[in-house]
Amino acid sequence: MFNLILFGPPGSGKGTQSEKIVDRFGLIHLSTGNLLRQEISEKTPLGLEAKNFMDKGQLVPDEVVIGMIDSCLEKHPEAQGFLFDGFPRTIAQAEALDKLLALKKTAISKVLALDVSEDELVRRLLERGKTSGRSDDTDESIIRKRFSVYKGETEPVATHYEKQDKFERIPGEGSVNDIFQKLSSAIEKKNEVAAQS
Ligand code: B4P
Repeated sequence: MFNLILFGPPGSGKGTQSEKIVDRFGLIHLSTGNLLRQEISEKTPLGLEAKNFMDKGQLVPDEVVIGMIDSCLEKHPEAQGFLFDGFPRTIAQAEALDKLLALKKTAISKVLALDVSEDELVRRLLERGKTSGRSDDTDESIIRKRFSVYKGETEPVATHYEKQDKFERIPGEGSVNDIFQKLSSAIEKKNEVAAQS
Protein backbone atom coordinates (compact mmCIF):
# COMPACT_ATOMS: atom_id res chain seq x y z
CA MET A 1 0.00 0.00 0.00
CA PHE A 2 1.08 3.57 -0.62
CA ASN A 3 -0.28 6.04 1.94
CA LEU A 4 0.45 9.71 1.34
CA ILE A 5 -0.17 12.78 3.50
CA LEU A 6 -0.44 16.08 1.64
CA PHE A 7 0.56 18.68 4.22
CA GLY A 8 0.63 22.47 4.25
CA PRO A 9 -1.10 25.62 5.54
CA PRO A 10 -4.67 26.64 4.65
CA GLY A 11 -4.84 27.56 0.97
CA SER A 12 -1.53 25.92 0.04
CA GLY A 13 -3.28 23.83 -2.62
CA LYS A 14 -3.81 20.53 -0.83
CA GLY A 15 -7.37 20.11 -2.16
CA THR A 16 -6.37 21.25 -5.68
CA GLN A 17 -3.41 18.88 -5.96
CA SER A 18 -5.16 15.97 -4.22
CA GLU A 19 -7.72 15.70 -7.02
CA LYS A 20 -4.92 15.29 -9.57
CA ILE A 21 -2.84 12.90 -7.46
CA VAL A 22 -5.71 10.47 -6.76
CA ASP A 23 -6.51 10.44 -10.47
CA ARG A 24 -2.98 9.62 -11.48
CA PHE A 25 -2.05 7.17 -8.75
CA GLY A 26 -5.39 5.49 -7.98
CA LEU A 27 -5.42 6.39 -4.28
CA ILE A 28 -8.54 6.95 -2.16
CA HIS A 29 -8.88 10.66 -1.30
CA LEU A 30 -9.70 11.38 2.35
CA SER A 31 -10.15 15.13 2.95
CA THR A 32 -11.32 15.99 6.45
CA GLY A 33 -12.27 19.49 5.23
CA ASN A 34 -14.55 18.02 2.53
CA LEU A 35 -16.00 15.44 4.91
CA LEU A 36 -16.80 18.16 7.46
CA ARG A 37 -18.35 20.46 4.84
CA GLN A 38 -20.50 17.52 3.67
CA GLU A 39 -21.74 17.02 7.26
CA ILE A 40 -22.49 20.76 7.47
CA SER A 41 -24.46 20.79 4.22
CA GLU A 42 -26.51 17.80 5.44
CA LYS A 43 -27.07 19.59 8.79
CA THR A 44 -26.07 16.50 10.80
CA PRO A 45 -25.35 16.92 14.56
CA LEU A 46 -21.63 16.44 13.78
CA GLY A 47 -21.84 19.10 11.05
CA LEU A 48 -23.58 21.59 13.32
CA GLU A 49 -20.90 21.09 15.99
CA ALA A 50 -18.05 21.37 13.43
CA LYS A 51 -19.44 24.57 11.88
CA ASN A 52 -19.02 26.44 15.17
CA PHE A 53 -15.29 25.72 15.13
CA MET A 54 -14.69 26.16 11.40
CA ASP A 55 -16.45 29.55 11.20
CA LYS A 56 -14.06 30.86 13.85
CA GLY A 57 -10.96 29.50 12.11
CA GLN A 58 -10.46 26.89 14.85
CA LEU A 59 -9.79 23.18 14.52
CA VAL A 60 -12.62 20.73 15.01
CA PRO A 61 -11.96 18.50 18.10
CA ASP A 62 -9.54 15.61 17.51
CA GLU A 63 -11.99 12.85 18.49
CA VAL A 64 -14.48 14.03 15.84
CA VAL A 65 -12.04 13.97 12.91
CA ILE A 66 -10.24 10.80 14.06
CA GLY A 67 -13.63 9.01 14.22
CA MET A 68 -14.45 10.22 10.70
CA ILE A 69 -11.14 8.94 9.31
CA ASP A 70 -11.50 5.60 11.11
CA SER A 71 -14.90 4.95 9.54
CA CYS A 72 -13.63 5.99 6.08
CA LEU A 73 -10.69 3.57 6.32
CA GLU A 74 -13.16 0.80 7.22
CA LYS A 75 -15.23 1.58 4.11
CA HIS A 76 -12.29 0.88 1.75
CA PRO A 77 -10.78 -2.52 2.64
CA GLU A 78 -9.63 -3.04 -0.98
CA ALA A 79 -7.79 0.30 -1.31
CA GLN A 80 -4.28 0.21 -2.77
CA GLY A 81 -3.50 3.37 -0.83
CA PHE A 82 -4.92 6.54 0.72
CA LEU A 83 -4.23 10.22 0.25
CA PHE A 84 -4.81 12.12 3.49
CA ASP A 85 -5.61 15.77 2.71
CA GLY A 86 -5.84 18.18 5.65
CA PHE A 87 -5.29 15.36 8.13
CA PRO A 88 -3.48 14.97 10.52
CA ARG A 89 -3.55 18.56 11.80
CA THR A 90 -2.40 17.89 15.39
CA ILE A 91 0.12 15.55 17.04
CA ALA A 92 -2.79 13.64 18.63
CA GLN A 93 -4.28 13.09 15.15
CA ALA A 94 -0.90 11.94 13.77
CA GLU A 95 -0.43 9.44 16.61
CA ALA A 96 -3.99 8.14 16.15
CA LEU A 97 -3.44 7.75 12.39
CA ASP A 98 -0.19 5.81 12.91
CA LYS A 99 -2.09 3.44 15.24
CA LEU A 100 -5.08 3.01 12.89
CA LEU A 101 -2.77 2.16 9.99
CA ALA A 102 -0.67 -0.21 12.13
CA LEU A 103 -3.86 -2.14 12.95
CA LYS A 104 -4.27 -2.60 9.19
CA LYS A 105 -0.60 -3.72 8.91
CA THR A 106 0.33 -0.62 6.94
CA ALA A 107 1.85 2.84 7.60
CA ILE A 108 2.36 6.31 6.15
CA SER A 109 4.76 6.03 3.19
CA LYS A 110 5.47 9.72 2.58
CA VAL A 111 4.48 13.23 3.74
CA LEU A 112 4.73 15.94 1.07
CA ALA A 113 4.43 19.52 2.37
CA LEU A 114 3.48 22.44 0.11
CA ASP A 115 5.54 25.56 0.88
CA VAL A 116 3.71 28.84 0.13
CA SER A 117 4.30 32.37 1.52
CA GLU A 118 1.67 33.84 3.84
CA ASP A 119 0.89 36.77 1.48
CA GLU A 120 0.13 34.35 -1.36
CA LEU A 121 -2.03 32.20 0.96
CA VAL A 122 -4.13 35.19 2.04
CA ARG A 123 -4.54 36.27 -1.59
CA ARG A 124 -5.70 32.79 -2.66
CA LEU A 125 -8.14 32.34 0.21
CA LEU A 126 -9.76 35.78 -0.18
CA GLU A 127 -10.07 35.08 -3.91
CA ARG A 128 -11.73 31.71 -3.23
CA GLY A 129 -13.99 33.37 -0.63
CA LYS A 130 -15.55 35.54 -3.36
CA THR A 131 -17.11 32.49 -5.02
CA SER A 132 -16.92 29.47 -2.69
CA GLY A 133 -19.52 30.54 -0.16
CA ARG A 134 -17.07 29.32 2.50
CA SER A 135 -17.52 31.52 5.57
CA ASP A 136 -13.96 30.76 6.75
CA ASP A 137 -12.51 32.34 3.57
CA THR A 138 -14.24 35.72 3.46
CA ASP A 139 -12.84 37.49 6.54
CA GLU A 140 -9.09 38.22 6.66
CA SER A 141 -9.02 38.10 10.48
CA ILE A 142 -10.44 34.53 10.41
CA ILE A 143 -7.88 33.56 7.75
CA ARG A 144 -5.06 34.96 9.98
CA LYS A 145 -6.52 33.00 12.91
CA ARG A 146 -6.30 29.82 10.81
CA PHE A 147 -2.60 30.54 10.16
CA SER A 148 -1.89 31.02 13.86
CA VAL A 149 -3.66 27.73 14.67
CA TYR A 150 -1.61 26.10 11.89
CA LYS A 151 1.66 27.40 13.37
CA GLY A 152 0.78 26.39 16.92
CA GLU A 153 -0.96 23.06 16.43
CA THR A 154 -0.25 21.72 12.94
CA GLU A 155 3.40 22.60 12.22
CA PRO A 156 4.63 20.27 15.02
CA VAL A 157 3.18 17.38 12.96
CA ALA A 158 6.07 18.01 10.50
CA THR A 159 8.61 17.10 13.20
CA HIS A 160 6.63 13.93 14.01
CA TYR A 161 7.18 12.68 10.44
CA GLU A 162 10.69 14.15 10.06
CA LYS A 163 11.70 11.86 12.93
CA GLN A 164 10.35 8.95 10.85
CA ASP A 165 12.33 10.21 7.82
CA LYS A 166 9.16 10.53 5.72
CA PHE A 167 8.86 14.31 5.35
CA GLU A 168 9.69 16.31 2.21
CA ARG A 169 8.99 19.96 1.31
CA ILE A 170 7.81 20.88 -2.20
CA PRO A 171 7.65 24.51 -3.50
CA GLY A 172 3.91 25.30 -3.70
CA GLU A 173 3.99 28.53 -5.76
CA GLY A 174 3.73 28.55 -9.54
CA SER A 175 1.29 26.87 -11.90
CA VAL A 176 -0.94 24.04 -10.64
CA ASN A 177 0.58 21.72 -13.29
CA ASP A 178 4.21 22.52 -12.43
CA ILE A 179 3.51 21.83 -8.75
CA PHE A 180 1.74 18.61 -9.70
CA GLN A 181 4.82 17.47 -11.69
CA LYS A 182 7.04 18.06 -8.64
CA LEU A 183 4.66 16.14 -6.38
CA SER A 184 4.40 13.28 -8.90
CA SER A 185 8.21 12.97 -9.13
CA ALA A 186 8.49 12.83 -5.35
CA ILE A 187 5.82 10.09 -5.25
CA GLU A 188 7.42 8.08 -8.06
CA LYS A 189 10.83 8.30 -6.34
CA LYS A 190 9.35 6.11 -3.61
CA ASN A 191 8.95 3.48 -6.33
CA GLU A 192 6.03 1.87 -4.54
CA VAL A 193 3.25 3.30 -6.66
CA ALA A 194 2.87 3.52 -10.41
CA ALA A 195 1.14 6.29 -12.33
CA GLN A 196 -2.10 5.08 -13.91
CA SER A 197 -2.14 7.70 -16.70
P1 B4P B 1 -9.50 22.37 4.49
O1 B4P B 1 -10.74 22.00 3.77
O2 B4P B 1 -8.48 21.30 4.72
O3 B4P B 1 -8.96 23.51 3.57
P2 B4P B 1 -7.78 24.51 3.43
O4 B4P B 1 -6.68 24.17 4.37
O5 B4P B 1 -8.42 25.85 3.56
O6 B4P B 1 -7.30 24.50 1.90
P3 B4P B 1 -6.35 23.73 0.89
O7 B4P B 1 -4.92 23.70 1.24
O8 B4P B 1 -7.02 22.39 0.59
O9 B4P B 1 -6.44 24.69 -0.37
P4 B4P B 1 -6.99 24.57 -1.84
O10 B4P B 1 -6.35 23.50 -2.65
O11 B4P B 1 -8.48 24.49 -1.75
O12 B4P B 1 -9.86 22.95 5.96
C1 B4P B 1 -10.93 23.83 6.25
C2 B4P B 1 -11.25 23.86 7.77
O13 B4P B 1 -11.79 22.56 8.18
C3 B4P B 1 -10.08 24.04 8.76
O14 B4P B 1 -9.78 25.41 8.95
C4 B4P B 1 -10.64 23.38 10.05
O15 B4P B 1 -11.52 24.22 10.75
C5 B4P B 1 -11.43 22.20 9.53
N1 B4P B 1 -10.62 20.96 9.48
C6 B4P B 1 -10.26 20.30 8.35
N2 B4P B 1 -9.50 19.21 8.66
C7 B4P B 1 -9.38 19.21 10.03
C8 B4P B 1 -8.68 18.35 10.94
N3 B4P B 1 -7.95 17.30 10.52
N4 B4P B 1 -8.75 18.64 12.27
C9 B4P B 1 -9.47 19.67 12.71
N5 B4P B 1 -10.14 20.53 11.90
C10 B4P B 1 -10.11 20.31 10.56
O16 B4P B 1 -6.52 25.95 -2.46
C11 B4P B 1 -6.95 27.20 -1.97
C12 B4P B 1 -7.20 28.16 -3.12
O17 B4P B 1 -5.99 28.41 -3.85
C13 B4P B 1 -8.20 27.63 -4.15
O18 B4P B 1 -9.08 28.66 -4.51
C14 B4P B 1 -7.33 27.22 -5.33
O19 B4P B 1 -8.01 27.36 -6.57
C15 B4P B 1 -6.16 28.17 -5.23
N6 B4P B 1 -4.90 27.58 -5.71
C16 B4P B 1 -4.48 26.31 -5.50
N7 B4P B 1 -3.28 26.10 -6.09
C17 B4P B 1 -2.92 27.31 -6.68
C18 B4P B 1 -1.79 27.75 -7.42
N8 B4P B 1 -0.75 26.94 -7.72
N9 B4P B 1 -1.74 29.04 -7.83
C19 B4P B 1 -2.78 29.88 -7.56
N10 B4P B 1 -3.89 29.52 -6.86
C20 B4P B 1 -3.96 28.25 -6.42
